Amino acid sequence: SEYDDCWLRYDRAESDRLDTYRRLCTHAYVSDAGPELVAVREELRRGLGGLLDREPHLWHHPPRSVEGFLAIGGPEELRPISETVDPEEVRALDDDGFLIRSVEWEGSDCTVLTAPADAGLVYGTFHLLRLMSLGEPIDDLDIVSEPANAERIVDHWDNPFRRKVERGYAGPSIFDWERLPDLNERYADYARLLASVGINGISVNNVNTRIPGREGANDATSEWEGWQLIESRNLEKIAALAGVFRRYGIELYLSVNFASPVLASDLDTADPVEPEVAAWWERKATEVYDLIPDFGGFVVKADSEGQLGPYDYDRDHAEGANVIAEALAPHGGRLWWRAFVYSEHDDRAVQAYETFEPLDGEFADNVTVQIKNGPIDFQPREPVSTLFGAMPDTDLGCELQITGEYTGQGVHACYLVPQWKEVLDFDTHADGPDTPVKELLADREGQGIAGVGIVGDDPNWFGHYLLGSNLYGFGRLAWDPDLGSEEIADEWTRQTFGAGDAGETILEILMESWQASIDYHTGGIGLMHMMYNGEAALENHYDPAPEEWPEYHGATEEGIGYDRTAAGSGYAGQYREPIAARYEDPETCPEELLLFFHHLPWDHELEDGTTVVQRLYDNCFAGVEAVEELRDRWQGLEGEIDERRYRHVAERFDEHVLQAKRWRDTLCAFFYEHSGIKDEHGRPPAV
Ligand code: BDP
Repeated sequence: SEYDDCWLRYDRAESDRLDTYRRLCTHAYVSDAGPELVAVREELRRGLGGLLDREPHLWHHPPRSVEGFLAIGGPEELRPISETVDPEEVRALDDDGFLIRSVEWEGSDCTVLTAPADAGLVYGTFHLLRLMSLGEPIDDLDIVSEPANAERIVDHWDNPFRRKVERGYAGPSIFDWERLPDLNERYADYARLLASVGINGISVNNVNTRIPGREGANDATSEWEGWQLIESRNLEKIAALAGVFRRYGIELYLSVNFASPVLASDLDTADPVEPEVAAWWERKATEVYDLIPDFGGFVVKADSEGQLGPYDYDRDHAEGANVIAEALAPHGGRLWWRAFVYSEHDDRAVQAYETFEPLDGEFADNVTVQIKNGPIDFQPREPVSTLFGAMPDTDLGCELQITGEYTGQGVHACYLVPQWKEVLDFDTHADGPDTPVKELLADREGQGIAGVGIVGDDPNWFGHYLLGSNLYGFGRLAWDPDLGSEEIADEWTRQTFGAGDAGETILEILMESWQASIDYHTGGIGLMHMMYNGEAALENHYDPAPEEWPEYHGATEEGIGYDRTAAGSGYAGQYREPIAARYEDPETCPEELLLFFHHLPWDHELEDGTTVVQRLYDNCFAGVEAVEELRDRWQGLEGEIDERRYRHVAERFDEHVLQAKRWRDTLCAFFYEHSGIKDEHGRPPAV
C-alpha cells in the first residue's frame, strides 16, 4: 500500500536462516476460535509470506508428513499443544502472556505457541515473526513472556471534528469519524503496529473539549465540536472501531468530559454527588457496554486548563472520579483519571501531589490515577513526579508523551526511550531503597503506562521516519521495562532498515539524539519551558522564547533557576528520603536538574569549576554540534538505504540543524542579557 510498513516489513530472511525458517514455519496449524485468531492467521500469511518468500500453508488439522510446523492455539485446543505442554503451566501465565516452545510431536519438529487467552496468541505471533525478522535462531525455543505492566495504552489527543490532532505532527487524525462506521484499511494496520509491540488499549479522542463561553488555555488546540463522542448516535462508530482493535487484543477507551451530563444531555449539573448525575453515568455506561461488551473505559481530564471538574462543585477529585468509576464497575470498565491538575499557583510542580496525595485510598477500585512522568509537562528532561512514591493505596498509571511536543514536533530526531527508562528506573524509595517507578507499576491489575499518541494520517505515520522508534519503544518498554534503550533501538532499526551497516549508524543517531535535544532546548542543567506559548491561535511550543515564561526559569540579573527547596516552593521536600535531601542541597543535587531545584548566581561554580552561565553556553553549543554530527552521519547513508526514506530524513535533518541553532542563539543571547557575562570562548551571540 502507499503507507509505510514501519517495522513490519517482513523482508525475505537472510539466506543462512531461510532454510530453517522454511522447514519450521511453512506449515501452521492454527486454532480458529476467537476474533484474535483471524488476526493471527492474517499476520502469518503476511509475515511468513514475506520472510519465507513463499505462501505458508495454514491448516485446520495437524499437517501430515511435514518436517516441521507451527501450532498456535489455547492450551487444550490442539493436540500438538495439549500433548506437549502442561496446560496448567499455560493457565498460570498472566492474561496477555504467551509461551513458545520447540517440541517434537509425532515425528515432526513442532513450534508450539500457546497462551491462557487469545490476546496472548496475537502477541506471541508477533514475537515469533520478530525473531525471524531479526534473523534469530528459532529451532530451540523456550520462551515464556508476560507483560510487566497490565495496562499498556496509547492515548490519542485527536479531535473528532476536522480531524485535527492536538500536539500531532503527522497530519490529520487517522480516525475518520465522518465516514465511520465505514472502515478503511489503516485501522487494522494501526492495530497491527500496536499489537506487534504489546499495546492492549487505545483511547481514541482528545481529553480536551472546548466548552462554549468558558475560558481555557487550550482554546487553540481543542475545538468545540458541537457533539461528544459518547452521544448515542456516535456509539456505532465507536463499536465499529472496537471491532477492528478487538481482533488484536486491544480494548477501546474514550476520553469523556467531566461535564458530559450537561454537554450531552439536558441535565443542568455535573455535580458528582447528585443522584441524577450518577444515574446519567450509569445509563451511559450501560448503553456503551451493550454495544461494546469489552469496552475498556473512560479517560478524564478535569479541573485542568479550562476543563470542568469536581472543584466546580466544591468536591474533591476522588468524589469526582468515583461517580464515573462506579458506573463503569458493573461492566468491568476502568476510569483513567489524570493527575495533570494545576491552576493559579506559585509553583505548578507542587500541585499534583498536594491535590492527590491526601486522597490516597479514597479512589474506587477501578480508578487509575494517571500521572505525567514529571511534575511540569513533558519537558525534554524533568525530575520524576513525586506522586509515584506517594500513593500506595491507589492504582497508578505513568503517562509518557510519545509525540514530540517539546522535543521537536516531528521535525527533530529525538529518540525518547532513554528518557522513559530514566523515569521508570528512578528509585522512589517508597518502600525502602530499590523501589523504582517500574516496580511500583508492575504486576498489578489496573496499573501500567499510557503514552500520548504520535501517529497521524501521513503515509509515514509519524511525520518523520526515525520517530517510529518511539512508538515501537513505548510498546516494548511497557511490556518489559528492563529492556535496554539500545536493545530496543537496535531491534527497531534492524526491522525497519535491514541488517546492513546502515543499522549501526542509525542506532548511534538514535542513541545520541535525546541528550542533544536537552542541551540546545534547555542548556542541560534543569531549565524548562523556554518555548513560545504565545497567543492562543499561535501557540506552538516549538520556537524558543525564554522571555515569555519567566516564572519557569527565574532568570534575574543575579542568577537563574527556580528555588524548590524548603526556602522556596518546597517541591524537593515532597520526595522520600534520601532523595529529598539530595535535591535540597545544590552540592548534592544532580547537575542535570540543578536549576530545576535551585536559583543560583550566574557565576556559581559547578563541581569542575565551570560557572553556571558558562555551562549553559557550553551545553547549548554542544547540543548543536551533536545535531550537526547526527546530520552528517545520516548524509553518509546516501545510497545505503532507499532514496525515499533517505531524502525525507535528510531534509528533516537540515531543518533540525537550523532549529537547533535558533534555540542555541536565542538562549545564549538571553543568558547573556541577564547575566552580562560573556561566553569565555567568545562565541556568538554573546559578543
Ligand atoms: C500539555 C499540552 C496540552 C495538553 C495538556 C494535557 O500542551 O496540549 O492538553 O498538556 O496533558 O502538554 O492535558
